[in-house]
Amino acid sequence: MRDVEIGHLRLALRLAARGRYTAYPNPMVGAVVTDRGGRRIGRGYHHAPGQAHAEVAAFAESGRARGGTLYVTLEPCSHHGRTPPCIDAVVASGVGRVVACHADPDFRVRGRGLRALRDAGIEVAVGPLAREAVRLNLRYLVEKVEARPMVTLKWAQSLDGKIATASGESQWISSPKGRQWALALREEHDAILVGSGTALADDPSLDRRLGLAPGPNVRVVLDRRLRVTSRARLLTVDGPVIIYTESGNERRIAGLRSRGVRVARRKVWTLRSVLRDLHRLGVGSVLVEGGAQVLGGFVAAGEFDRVEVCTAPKLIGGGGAPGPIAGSGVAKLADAPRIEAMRTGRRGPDRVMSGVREGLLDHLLVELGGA
Ligand code: AOF
Ligand code: ZN
Repeated sequence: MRDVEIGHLRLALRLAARGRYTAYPNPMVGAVVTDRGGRRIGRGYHHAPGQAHAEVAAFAESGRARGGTLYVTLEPCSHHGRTPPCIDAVVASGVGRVVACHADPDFRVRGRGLRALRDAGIEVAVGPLAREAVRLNLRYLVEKVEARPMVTLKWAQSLDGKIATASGESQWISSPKGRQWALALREEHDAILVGSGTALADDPSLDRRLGLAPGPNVRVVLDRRLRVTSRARLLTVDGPVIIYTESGNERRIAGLRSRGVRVARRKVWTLRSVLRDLHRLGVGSVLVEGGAQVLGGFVAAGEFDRVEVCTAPKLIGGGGAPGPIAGSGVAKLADAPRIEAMRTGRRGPDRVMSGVREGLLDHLLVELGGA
């Protein structure tokens, strides 16, 4: 593919990202239309469910585009959902060619959109920038392809990798800008999850508060022994709260339930069964905010997809100050779970880093290739 064409697709990916907080449960999609001479005549993205799909938004700007090309980050849809099928708009536009990053795993599409375009005599190319597109839509794709919530592990640490002092002080390690970054992550996830240690020590409210995403998030506490009480700040904020427990403390369970908490009690909760339960309740993505025991549990079980870390330029030091991931860790470096597709950024004095569990992008690409 020529560089100018890759440039069009890169622009389409940047446009798609404008829907980061609003497109869900739909994917983020961006589109660019060029005329016969290769000039950009339309651009669009999908803002929110029920609103125009990216292709339709781009054609609204370009008008007819006979002999032109549509660059789109996802296979155009072939079904009637909240909006009519995009393939009809593509055919009506008169473009002779469509370039798409990857197929749509939605069961109503799965290659049917691309096939319909080819059947209509349109040249179709699939695959360029597929890795970038998959990374962008990790939340949508993990949920659709794997039928489970996407899990992001997040923590803030000092430059020497500590998440608190030896005495347990952790507010605040990161700068105000670093904390804004952390709050923005909440807006990308359906559920925020912590362990009971963090729930007791920090008494967090775990809500979204930047107003970027619509509606409240689900707040989840893993609390085997049911130590969280009805006085927790968590319960003073509107929105669903779920506590996973193995305790038989009926009085406390009743007290929490009377406050509207969904207390999910079982003899044994594994992280996998918690995630399955959350998925059944409609949760498509989970942000795990700690503490170290819970983060360590998710790492040891291999139940995570993304890692987001904010590093503040401070040195805490000391053998007693905790790191982000508790548990026994790996004995050999060769066994260390690896993170790939690392990206770094700045938030004031802090550095933020983001990566994906090794192998996940390739796995999704293979699954989508078969779509
Ligand atoms: C596209 N372009 O911009 C998006 C697509 O109910 P609807 O009409 O909003 O359709 C949602 C489904 O359409 C979604 O699950 C996914 O399969 C596809 N999203 N497709 O061609 C877009 N957002
Ligand atoms: Zn569509």
